[in-house]
Amino acid sequence: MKLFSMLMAASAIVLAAARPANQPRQRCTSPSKRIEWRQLTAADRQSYIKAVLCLKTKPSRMGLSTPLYDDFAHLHFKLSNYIHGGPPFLPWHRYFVHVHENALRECGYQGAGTYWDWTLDTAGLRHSPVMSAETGFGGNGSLNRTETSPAGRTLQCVDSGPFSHLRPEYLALDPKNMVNFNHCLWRDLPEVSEPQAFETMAASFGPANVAELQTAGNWTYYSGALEGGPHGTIHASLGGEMNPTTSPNEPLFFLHHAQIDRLWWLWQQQDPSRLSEYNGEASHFNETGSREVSLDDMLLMGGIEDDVTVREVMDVQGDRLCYTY
Ligand SMILES: *[C@@H]1O[C@H](CO)[C@@H](O)[C@H](O)[C@H]1NC(C)=O
Ligand SMILES: *[C@@H]1O[C@H](CO)[C@@H](O)[C@H](O)[C@H]1NC(C)=O
Ligand SMILES: *[C@@H]1O[C@H](CO)[C@@H](O)[C@H](O)[C@H]1NC(C)=O
Ligand SMILES: *[C@@H]1O[C@H](CO)[C@@H](O)[C@H](O)[C@H]1NC(C)=O
Ligand SMILES: [Cu+2]
Repeated sequence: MKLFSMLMAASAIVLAAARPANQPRQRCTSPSKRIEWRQLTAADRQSYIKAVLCLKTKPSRMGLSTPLYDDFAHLHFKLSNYIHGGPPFLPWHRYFVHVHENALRECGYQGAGTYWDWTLDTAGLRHSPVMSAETGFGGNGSLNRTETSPAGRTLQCVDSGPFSHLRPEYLALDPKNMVNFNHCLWRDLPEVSEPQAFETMAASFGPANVAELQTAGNWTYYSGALEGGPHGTIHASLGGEMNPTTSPNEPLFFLHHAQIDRLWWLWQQQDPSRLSEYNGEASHFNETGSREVSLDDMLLMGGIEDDVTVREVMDVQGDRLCYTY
């Protein structure tokens, strides 16, 4: 017993000494609470949007010649094969949303972190307050203002709301090719032109299916069904910028992924063992083939912020993240 506690003390010292100086040492004593977009005050909504636009005025942290705003799409494209279709999906995107929120705070945002509960919007995303031109992110793309991508695709520019002049710098033409292409923010909602397809997708992200999904009994099933189900159908239901892997071009990406994160958090709340339930095979960034994942795997941020281990983000109330819903 004595030897054991001495060993524990010794390893604690080694860990403390090995911790890089830039890691937070603050304990998570009062986690911040993320709330739904509709619950934010009007002033906070405005301030959030202002901070998003402010990211365009900050320099890249990835060594690019484009602003910080575009680092997010660039990194997401670059890592796409490693952060989708397997276990890293949830932890990587959890940390990515957190890093984006930190950047918004550096741009002056002081309100609550926020998510978009799209289970409330199965009647049509265009009716959602998040897509309001006055108090939200603006509506559908417009046929009145279009641009043509280098691949010959017509982009329908968002012509209303605060992002009608936002110009992302990168566009993935396909999963392997991203071009440096300054373009309008574009959306292409299939809910009007293809109501039947939308109905199928709305069933996937609607309350009944999500409630069913939350009863999943194991990580592998849960993670896959959440990614392939509601996560994917919201991307497809917004269309435009949300389909290619440069999807963080779309400011709604981060509210969407905060909701995905919230669902995972809710699922984790059901059983404390889920705070460390992480397994399955994945390919890893600088390795060939695939291997069993580990809580010690790194989540790469490309210089935007520190890389962290999966372990550090498993609990949103841990010292690294320190938030709740
Ligand atoms: C296009 O412009 C016309 C005339 O200004 C307007 O009536 C119409 O609503 C616009 N359409 C869209 C999709 O924005
Ligand atoms: C949104 O844009 C798409 C593509 O142009 C179009 O098919 C659809 O009718 C538009 N929806 C609304 C609500 O304007
Ligand atoms: C995982 O959960 C799903 C859905 O709850 C279930 O169908 C499947 O059998 C489970 N797999 C294992 C290995 O427990
Ligand atoms: C792979 O990447 C990780 C994280 O950046 C790094 O720690 C490790 O040394 C890299 N391994 C190789 C073989 O490059
Ligand atoms: Cu993604």
